[in-house]
Amino acid sequence: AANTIANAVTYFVDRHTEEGRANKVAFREIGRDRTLTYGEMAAGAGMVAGALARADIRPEERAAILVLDQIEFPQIFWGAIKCGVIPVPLNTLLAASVYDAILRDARAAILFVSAELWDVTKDAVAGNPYLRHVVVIGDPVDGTTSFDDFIACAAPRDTLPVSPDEVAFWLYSSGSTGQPKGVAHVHSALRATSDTYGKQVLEIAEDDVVFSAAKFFFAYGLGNAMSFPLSVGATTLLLAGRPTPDGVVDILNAEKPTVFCGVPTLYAAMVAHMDSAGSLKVPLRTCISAGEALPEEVGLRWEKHAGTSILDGVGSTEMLHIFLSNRKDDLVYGTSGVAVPGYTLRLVDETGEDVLPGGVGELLVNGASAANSYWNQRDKSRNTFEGVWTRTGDKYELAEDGRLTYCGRTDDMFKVSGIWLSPFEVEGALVSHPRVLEAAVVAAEDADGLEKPKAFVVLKDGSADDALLAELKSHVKEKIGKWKYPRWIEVVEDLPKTATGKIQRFKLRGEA
Ligand code: 3SK
Repeated sequence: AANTIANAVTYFVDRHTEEGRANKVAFREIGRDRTLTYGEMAAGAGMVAGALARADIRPEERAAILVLDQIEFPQIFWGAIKCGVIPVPLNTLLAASVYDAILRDARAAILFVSAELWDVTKDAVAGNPYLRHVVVIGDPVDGTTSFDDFIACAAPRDTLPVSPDEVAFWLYSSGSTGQPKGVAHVHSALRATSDTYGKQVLEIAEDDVVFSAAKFFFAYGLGNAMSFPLSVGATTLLLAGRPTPDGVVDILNAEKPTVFCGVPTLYAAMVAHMDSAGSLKVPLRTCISAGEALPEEVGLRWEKHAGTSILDGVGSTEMLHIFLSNRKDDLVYGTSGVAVPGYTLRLVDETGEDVLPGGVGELLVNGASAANSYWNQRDKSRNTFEGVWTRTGDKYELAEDGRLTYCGRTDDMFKVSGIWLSPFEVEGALVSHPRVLEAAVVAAEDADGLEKPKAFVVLKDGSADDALLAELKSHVKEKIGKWKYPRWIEVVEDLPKTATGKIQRFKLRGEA
C-alpha cells in the first residue's frame, strides 16, 4: 500500500474523485472551448495506461510527448506515470535534427505528437530504430494512430505501486555543448515542489485559476500549470499557441485568471504593449517570473499596469522548480530573493569554500526535488549532483541581509526567454551556412536589459549585406529552433582565440 501511495498519480490525479472534485474543471483550453474535468482526467489517464499496456509499452520504457498545451497532454503524462512508463515532454519549438537526436537518446518506444507538429517530426520518426508506435493528436497520417483510436476501448489500468525513489518522468535540458541532456525525476519530486514553492511561496489555493505562458514541456510550466494547480484542485487555462504580448493581455482581461506565470521577456513586451494599449482591466492575485533575472524596471512598470508585484524566482530543470525566490511580503526587485522554504543554499568559491556576505560564488542547492542524474551522461551527472548538493553553474552575490543577486554563469551558457541556450549550438548552426567560416556567440542585452544571442561571424569571402544577415538568422532558426537565432550579427575579420585555438568569448562580451 505504501508503494501505491508513492506513485505521483495517486496524489495529483486519483484522490480528487474521492474528495468530490470529479466534476470540477481541471483544464480549460483558451479559444477552443474544450475542458477536462478532474474526473475526465482520471478516466483519461486510466485509458492511456491501458492503451500503453495493450500496445506492449512496458514500465521504464520512454514515451516522448511532443504535444501542445491541450487537454490530451495531462491525460498522456499521467497515464504514462500511472503504469510506470516514463513520459518525456519535449520542447515544441525545436528543429527536426534535435528531435532526431532526442528520440534516439531517449530510445523512446512511443511518440505522442500534436498534428500541428508532425511536419517537423516526420523525418526523425522515419529514420528512428526504436519507435514502435506514433500517436497523433488530431488527424492521423500514414503509419500513425489517432489519439482517439489509441485509447478506444482500452481497459483502464489501476495505478502501479512504485517506490517514491523510482524515476517518474524526464525533461530534456540543453547542455553546455548543445547536446541535450535527459534529466530524470523521481515520483516524489513533483510533490516536493508543490509542498514547498507551490504552497508556501505561490500560495496556490483551490479557488485559483492559473495561466502560465510557460508551456508544460518546460519544468517551470509543468509546475505552474500542472502539478501546483492539481495539488490543490485548482483550474488551469491552456493556450496551445504562442503567447504573444497583446494576446496574453487579452487573455488576462477576458479569462480573469488569479495567477499569472510569465518570463521576463514576455513581461517586458506586455508592459510595452500596455503603455499604448492600456493597463490590465482585472486584478491578478499573484504574478511570478523565472527563467532569467527580471530587470527591476520591468517589475516596477508591470506593477503600474497590473496593480500586482511580480515574484521573481530562480529554478532549474535539475531542481524541477523554483528554489530561490522573492516573496510577497519580502520583495526586492533586481535580486532573486532568498531560499524557498524546504531548500538550503550555499555559495562556494573555486576552492569549494563557503562565500561570506559581500562575496560572489557558485550557487549550490539542496532540496527533495533534485533530479537523480542525467540519462547516460555519467561525467555530467557526477559534476552536477554532488551528494545532497546540486551545482547550478550560476554565480550569485550574497548580500549582508542574505538576499542573492544574479551575476552570470560559470560557463558561457545563457538563457533566452527563460530557456538555456548554448553558444556552441548557435555557432554550429551558423558555420553550417555555406558563406560562414567561423562564428562565436555571446549574450548581449536588448533594450529591456534581457539577454539575447549576438553573433560574430567571419565570412569565407565577400562582404555582408542585409539580405545575407537575414538569411543567416533564418538559417539558424530552421536548423536549431525558432528562439535561438542571433538578434545581432557582426561581421569580423577574425575571432579572438587562445594559443590553443579556443574562442575567447569574454573578449567578445567586452569583459577584457
Ligand atoms: O529557469 C528557471 O528559473 C526555472 C524555474 C523553474 C523551473 C525550471 C526552471 C529552468
